[in-house]
This record gives sequence, C-alpha cells and structure tokens, in this order.
Amino acid sequence: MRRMRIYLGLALILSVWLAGCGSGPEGAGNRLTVVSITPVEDANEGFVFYGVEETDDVGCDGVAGPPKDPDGTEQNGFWDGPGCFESKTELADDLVEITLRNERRPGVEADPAGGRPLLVTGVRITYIDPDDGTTPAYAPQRLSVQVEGDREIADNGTGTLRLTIVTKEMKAGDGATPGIRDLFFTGAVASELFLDAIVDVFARDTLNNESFNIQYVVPLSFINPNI
Ligand SMILES: [Ca+2]
Ligand SMILES: [Ca+2]
Repeated sequence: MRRMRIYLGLALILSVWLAGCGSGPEGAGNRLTVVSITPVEDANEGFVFYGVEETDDVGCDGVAGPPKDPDGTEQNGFWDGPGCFESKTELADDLVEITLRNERRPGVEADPAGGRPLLVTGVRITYIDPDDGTTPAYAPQRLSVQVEGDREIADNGTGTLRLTIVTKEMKAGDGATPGIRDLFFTGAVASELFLDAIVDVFARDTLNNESFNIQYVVPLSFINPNI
C-alpha cells in the first residue's frame, strides 16, 4: 500500500510538471523540469518519514523485559521521558534532493556566450492535508526554505538542490499546537499520517531577466518506527 502511494506520488509529480504552471514559465527562453526527487535519508523508504522519536522502548527502568515496566512505559511505542532511561533519536528535519533540468525550448537559439542559464531564486512549500485540502495546524501556512547546491543551472544541463521538506518543529509542535509526534501519542493518528507538500521552485532566466515558477506535489507520510 505504501509503495503504491509512492508510485502514485511520482506519477502525480510527473503530471504536474508536464502540465506546467506558475507565473509565465513560457516567458523564459528555457524551461525548468524536475528530473527526480529523492529523500536524503537512506533509512527511509520513499517519502515515508519518522513522525516520533525512535526509541529502544525498554521502559523507564532502562532494562528490556520481561517483565515489562508496571507503569506502561515499556513497548508502548514511544519514548517516555525525561526521567526515564529509554534511548531516543532526536526528531530531525527531513531533507530531499531535487534534480532539475534546464531544457532548451524548440526553436530557441543557444546564446553563443555561454548558453541560457537558469537561476533558482527560491523554494516555497505549502502543506495540504490530502483528505480535506486544508493546511494542518502543525504545519506553517507557507515555508520558504533554504536551498543548497546548484542554484545556477547551465543551458541544457542539470543541477541538484538539497532542501528541507519537513522541519522538526512540525513534528515537535510548539507547546500550544500539537505536533505530528503528539498526534501519534494521543492516538489522533493510529498508524500513518499523510501530508502533501506542494513545492514551488522559483527561477529566473538570466538573459532576459524573466522570472517564473514551476510547481509539483510530493506526497509525504509519517509513521511511528517503534511499532
Ligand atoms: Ca516507551
Ligand atoms: Ca523495562
């Protein structure tokens, strides 16, 4: 089922960028396309990320049972602490790498003085609950993310950018608003939480100064690695 969602997601990505959108991408001499999007963490399958801290879940006594800790902290699927002796892997940002291609349009002449490079000027992510189309409380309305890597993509070349697609703050919450972790902990989410990340890549044709953006959807999900 999870793998099927990934395949469906990739199909969705392809269909969105093929359709094209944004503020006049046809105004630029070249067009920008998405070659691939991959999670940086090898441990994760597809775009399935950990929604809670990974723990040895041995209970507050720090020793694996049996017998289990009588307070219910052992094998309950969550890190119990502080004050308990369970191991914990801290929540972290989840990163992806996006490979983009700067594709020459048919009929557009290559500039003799170095082609027609495209410059990636920014990336913005909007998060949508795939069930109701709204932005969940734990997610920012819009997230402008820092990108590292090949911001300038040569004429008919490719470039790879690395960026955060989910912040650890979305998982941890801010005290007032429950994070993804809290939704698992309270039972609001039983086993898997789904979230669509709508990614806008803003770029500029450096020869005619025309700016445009392309958009695609990355279907994400979160699981509890302890159960
Ligand atoms: Ca536990
Ligand atoms: Ca124990």
